[in-house]
Amino acid sequence: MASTQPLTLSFSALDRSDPKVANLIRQEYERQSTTLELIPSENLASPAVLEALGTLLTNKYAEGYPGRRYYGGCEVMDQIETLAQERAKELFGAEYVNVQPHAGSQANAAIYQAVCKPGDRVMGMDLAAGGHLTHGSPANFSGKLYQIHPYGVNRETELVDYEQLQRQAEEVRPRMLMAGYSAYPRRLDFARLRQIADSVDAVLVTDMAHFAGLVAGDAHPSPVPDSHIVTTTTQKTLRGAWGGMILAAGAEWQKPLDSALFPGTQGGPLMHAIAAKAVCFGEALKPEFKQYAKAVVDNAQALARRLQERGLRLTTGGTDNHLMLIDLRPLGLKGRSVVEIADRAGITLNANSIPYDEASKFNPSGVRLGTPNITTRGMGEAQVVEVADCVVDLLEALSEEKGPASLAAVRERTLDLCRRFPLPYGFE
Ligand code: DSN
Repeated sequence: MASTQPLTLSFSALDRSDPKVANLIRQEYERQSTTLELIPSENLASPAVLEALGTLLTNKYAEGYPGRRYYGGCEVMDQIETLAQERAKELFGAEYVNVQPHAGSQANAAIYQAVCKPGDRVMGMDLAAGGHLTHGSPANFSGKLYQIHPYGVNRETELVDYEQLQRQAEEVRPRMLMAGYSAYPRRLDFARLRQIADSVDAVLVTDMAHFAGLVAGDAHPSPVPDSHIVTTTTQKTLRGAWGGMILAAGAEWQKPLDSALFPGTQGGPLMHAIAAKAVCFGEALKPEFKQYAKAVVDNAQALARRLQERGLRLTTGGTDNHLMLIDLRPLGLKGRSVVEIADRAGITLNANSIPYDEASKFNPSGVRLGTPNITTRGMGEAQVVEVADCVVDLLEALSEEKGPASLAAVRERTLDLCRRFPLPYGFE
């Protein structure tokens, strides 16, 4: 939640040595301060996380793992990485954890290398249905090196159809079944996914990047007990700095996973990022984080409810996580122009394909919204209703070509919300 006594971030060396970069960072601070960030994969790392990230730990090479490094001088690095591991294990009830992935994609790259051989069959959610690039997109290493059999969602319900998934798994007999998503507004049935994987001797890997913070805060079921392996990022609902992580309930996969990450796919770990992960996990272990995670879900439901009351169609009819997708087709709009006009009105969104979208993925028929960032700013359901009204007024202004006056009116309201709910830090 937004701190009541915001800390002030400041530069001294950067202002003196490179004012151009310093000023660009200040400009971005200004943008983040004065816009409503509704992209569901974005959040606000705490001042403590930012401080740990911007440290001299970036000077140190620490290839290897705690107690088994290829470089001298790693005593402190070992303590930092072990602390991050121990906190992550406690947070997610995992026996195995690897905190070295630079990002979610690197975590997933290591999984493919540990579990599969090139050419092996893999099932993952289609990007067009809400999956992720690394779940088998033809444009990604995963789609190029492995034989991908994507699964989608039911055309009517827009939900994962587990019976269909079971039939497809029996036909394909994949080595690996990837669960998880970037743009699916519902919970997954992890026990059912495990049953399906077990029935065809597949390894179930769940990418919980989007909902990891909800799991950590007990506002969402955990995929850890039912999955063979879990991957995540740390910068989304988990509210850390940018980073990735691999977890498992047991230690069976430790050796292949550790080797696949280093030296298999990465070199030296980013020790400053690992320190920031330790701080993030420490914050997520505090009781306040449970309140935050619950508020993210409550706010998402309030946002979805209001958008629907105002006549919008959401895919699947709503949400039970932190995100939702507006179907723009009934309004005769496309994602790109909505994102552009929303930027001008102080609302940051992203254009996103919706299930069975016939529009180009470069200008799809949906926009994706979520509540992690505005909840961190301290907004509750009353403010979320105001946010929803701003979004709908904006869409109506665009579809009815109401012109600049209504855009300016929305901008005034978004600015007012931003001023009432500032970022958890100021900037000198
Ligand atoms: N690209 C990310 C997102 O915005 O959801 C997923 O990793």
